[in-house]
Amino acid sequence: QKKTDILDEKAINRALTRIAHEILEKNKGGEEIVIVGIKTRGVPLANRIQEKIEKIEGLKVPIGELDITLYRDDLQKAVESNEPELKETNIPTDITNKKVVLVDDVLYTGRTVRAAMDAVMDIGRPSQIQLAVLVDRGHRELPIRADYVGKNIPTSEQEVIVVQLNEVDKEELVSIYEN
Ligand code: 3GP
Ligand code: 5GP
Ligand code: MG
Repeated sequence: QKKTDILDEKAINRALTRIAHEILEKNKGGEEIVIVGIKTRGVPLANRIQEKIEKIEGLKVPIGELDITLYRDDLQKAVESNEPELKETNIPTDITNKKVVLVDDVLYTGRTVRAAMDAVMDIGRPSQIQLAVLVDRGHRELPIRADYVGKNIPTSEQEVIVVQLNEVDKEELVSIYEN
């Protein structure tokens, strides 16, 4: 059941505007950047960051997407004990010597990002991989961190962050639920 709303439409928009500026600042512009959204909700977030960079810098950075799904050999098992695996890659640009910015909605154990980095390395040799997330909820199980964070939300293992985006959910809200 729902506990608290954390980000409303305006707060989400402001966070993404800030992240777009941070990406441009860290990379001294957008010339070398390729943005890659992780399905499902990382994709609309990646599109929004691309639009913001275009507004700020007048530059349309290339965009791609990865579909990384939790591989479940036994649906009864706890989610955390299963490994995320790559289902589909769609990056219609050469990423060699580019700076790839992965975009996801929530960062939790880090296993999805690890699988995403594997997938990116498989298709090219980027000069760097960076990570942008709307929410970092903690509980990492791998040495992975985000370069750009919309909001850090310390959670318990029992809590879930629900991310709703207009493009997917016809609603724009981030909230915490307790199972
Ligand atoms: P997303 O594809 O937009 O990221 O994993 C399917 C969906 O379930 C995800 O949508 C995510 O929002 C939601 N979800 C909520 N809690 C979890 C969780 O602990 N692990 C994963 N993998 N997904 C979760
Ligand atoms: P990780 O692999 O880091 O454990 O989890 C990251 C992926 O799982 C992200 O794509 C994210 O959507 C999803 N995820 C993990 N925890 C949550 C959560 O609390 N809320 C939502 N919405 N997604 C989550
Ligand atoms: Mg996600």
